[in-house]
Amino acid sequence: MADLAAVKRALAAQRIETPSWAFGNSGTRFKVFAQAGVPRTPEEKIADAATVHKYTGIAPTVALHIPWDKVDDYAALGEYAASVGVGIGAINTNVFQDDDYKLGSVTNPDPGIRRKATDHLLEAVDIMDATGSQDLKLWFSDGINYPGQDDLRNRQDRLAAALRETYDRLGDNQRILLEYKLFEPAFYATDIPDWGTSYAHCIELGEKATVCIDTGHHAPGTNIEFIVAFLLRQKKLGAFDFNSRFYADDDLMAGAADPFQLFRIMYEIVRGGALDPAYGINFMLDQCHNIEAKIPAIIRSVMNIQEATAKALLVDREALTKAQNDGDVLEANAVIMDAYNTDVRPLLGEVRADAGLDPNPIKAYRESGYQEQIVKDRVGGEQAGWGA
Ligand code: AOS
Ligand code: ZN
Ligand code: ZN
Repeated sequence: MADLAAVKRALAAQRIETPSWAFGNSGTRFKVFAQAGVPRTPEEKIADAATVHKYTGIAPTVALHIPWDKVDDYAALGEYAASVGVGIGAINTNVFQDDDYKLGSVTNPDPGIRRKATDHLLEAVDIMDATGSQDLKLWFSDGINYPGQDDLRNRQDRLAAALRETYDRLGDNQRILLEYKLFEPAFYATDIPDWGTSYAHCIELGEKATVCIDTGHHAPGTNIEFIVAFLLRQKKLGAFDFNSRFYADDDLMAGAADPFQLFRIMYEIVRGGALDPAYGINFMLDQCHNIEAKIPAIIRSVMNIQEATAKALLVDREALTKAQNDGDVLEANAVIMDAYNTDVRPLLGEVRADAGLDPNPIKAYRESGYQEQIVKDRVGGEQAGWGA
């Protein structure tokens, strides 16, 4: 049996980072359904992130995306965040929205465009210095649509050069989180398509470069928990972008489509001793809420990860090891399924009550009046959104 007091301590200590862009309007290439009350400024996004933290108790940092969250004074933005009870987390770079990047950013055949893209990455490190952020999150939309469009191998060399320059600019307590993605927006070949490519670049760079696993960035059927186990063993797993997908990079609420997969991932995290914030993994959300209300959707996502984690912590590791060593296939599987099938909601309610929180964060948020207030207050101006 798992030690319940230890399980509760681990759950109370868990940390999840929210993404500023999830609070803004977002959509598909077909339509963006604007919602009333969405943030107009980076400060308002941070205020919403602080609200998620207020009701969950385990989301004390918010990731920024530059230039979507561009301000003149990042140190002041950090102070504002602290004043509403959160910290600024990872700085996400954006080298995918300018016309210049049609043929790639750091892998573009044009050296001038590569320079511009790399300068943006370096500027992001300046911002990290101002905010005190430790994580530079890099996702590249780079890739090609047609065989022969560009030289696959030269593009790897260009990528490596930009990463090296950026890596060398990092401070002692800063690191790169290098994301990979199978496809989209490029369809024939993506320059960092999988964890192996990201891992190889991180190894080449050094110990301050680690892989970020975005759960939505794999081929259907990929065993993501294997990737987690492998990277943990190599000490190269730095972060997650959690979200949920039915088909591709759907960016739906984490744990919504496949809570069993999320449990299997969190089991490998627990098994690898990597849940404790001191281990250094940044458990981030990377989602967009297109049709549902954003703040409660993010609260729900945090709760889904908590539930998967609680179940992972409840796995009877002793019984599992025994069954595995005995070669008892059915019993080993039963131990895992027993934990997964446990209703952990009462346990999480207790963890929240122990922390002075409402056991039901969504209900507490709904009753707080915050949503009505932002709908009333946030009128006029340019509403911030994905791509704004
Ligand atoms: C894109 O598919 C990636 O998931 C990135 O993490 C991206 O920067 C993020 O989704 C914000 O658009
Ligand atoms: Zn992502
Ligand atoms: Zn994505």
